Amino acid sequence: MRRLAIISGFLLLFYSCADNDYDKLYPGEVDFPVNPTLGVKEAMAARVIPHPRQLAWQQLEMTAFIHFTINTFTDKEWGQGDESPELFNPDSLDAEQWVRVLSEAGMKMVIITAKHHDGFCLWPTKTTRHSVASSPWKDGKGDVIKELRDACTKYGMKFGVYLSPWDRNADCYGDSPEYNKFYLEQLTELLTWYGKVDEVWFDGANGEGPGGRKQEYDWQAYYDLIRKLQPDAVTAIMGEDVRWVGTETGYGRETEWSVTALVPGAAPESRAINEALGLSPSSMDLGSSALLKKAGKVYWYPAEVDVSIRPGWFWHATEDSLVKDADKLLDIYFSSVGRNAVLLLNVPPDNRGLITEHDIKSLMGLRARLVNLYDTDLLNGARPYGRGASRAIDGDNTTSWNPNHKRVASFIPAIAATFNVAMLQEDISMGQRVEKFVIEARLDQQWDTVATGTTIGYKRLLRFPEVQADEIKLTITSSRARPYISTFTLYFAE
Ligand code: FUL
Repeated sequence: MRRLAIISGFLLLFYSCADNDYDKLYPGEVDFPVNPTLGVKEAMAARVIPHPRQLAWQQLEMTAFIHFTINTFTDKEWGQGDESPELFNPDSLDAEQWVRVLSEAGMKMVIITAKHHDGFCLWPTKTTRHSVASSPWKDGKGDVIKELRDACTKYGMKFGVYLSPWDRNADCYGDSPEYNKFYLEQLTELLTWYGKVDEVWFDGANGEGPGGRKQEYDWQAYYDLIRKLQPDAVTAIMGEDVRWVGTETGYGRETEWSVTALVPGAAPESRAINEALGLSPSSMDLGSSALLKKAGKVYWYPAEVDVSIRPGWFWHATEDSLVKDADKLLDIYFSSVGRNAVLLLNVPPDNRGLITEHDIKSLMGLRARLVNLYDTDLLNGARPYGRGASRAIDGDNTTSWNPNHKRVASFIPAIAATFNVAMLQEDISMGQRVEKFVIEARLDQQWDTVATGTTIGYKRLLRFPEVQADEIKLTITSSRARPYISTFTLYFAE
């Protein structure tokens, strides 16, 4: 009897320790212990979770970029920095039109080029005369950033700024400490004059300063200031919260891990580790198990897909006929939002200061296609088989099918379903875990594979030829830890 009590005591201790480990989540990042097995690394990587600001950002799904500055008037993509502010003179600038159109198209945030590489500032900064204050627009009394911020507030749209570190106008560019001070002052104005900022976007372009001087950016000081002034804003691309997907085509990876071995940020120490691992944002693999083997640490560092609706980032009259059409935008949607990334679609206003009818037509076409796609969830009301499987189809994103061993669920739709799109979501507040899944369909007595996939993450959309089914089966064939499937839905897109 005593022996039995001791054994059960041990068992209880063992299971409670195991449970503790099992439940342990790692916000933002995790250091692997010395000499762990791959299994241990996978289990730990599976429990790295996003910071609340990263989670809120991921849930936006569709965001918009506005490229607008002196280049809009000079027909250039990159200004030299010597353009006269006199050139900036939109006669009908209407930031409300931008936000209204983008909001109708489904965008949840707008990020504007507060300053592009040419150094012209869209707000009346105190740091330089090279700004809207020296332009004829509104007699030098205008402020594009304020107009956009007000329009965003009116339409409930989130707001972000792109402040190019590369500045071809500033005399101090290349005098590293001086320019870093100047850049921090510009950031301070943007982050304190306009209320809430939700994303700060910066790229790594780093051309030569006057006389061939090389500018060393003080990234850490930039991050620290943003954290201090706008703690909820994500920092993107050269930032620490959001990663560039690696191309500007609009197409993310089919296997997209938000937990990466790529070290976030642009500080020299991060770059050194990334170089040693042979990694850059464009690497095909940033988070596979093969890579985990080599890595000493992993991070929650999700992907943003930036792409322009036009060939260029800025508006050019000659590209009015080259605006991507609605079908192309839908394809991009499937390949960005549908591949565990956030879409950042650039829609550049023209030299009147308006989004053109060409862009509007494509955006409204995209909207109509998305409305059509999400019209009817064919698993709504289906009969689920598999413990807890109902939680994947209950339309509630906060509940999950969380199978322990038998990772198979099947569903009998209320009426025989015809579909050509599947959507899956993991509850990423528990981490990203699924490595492989398969969807099968039964018609009469015949089971066929409809689709297979690798990662899911926040959202995975799959398109395939039309399928008719009496029963649909979802199997998680490989997962780094017990999966949390919050959504499984099927749609028919015309
Ligand atoms: C790049 C810039 O050089 C392009 O002009 C554009 O702004 C793109 C979004 O980022 O780094």
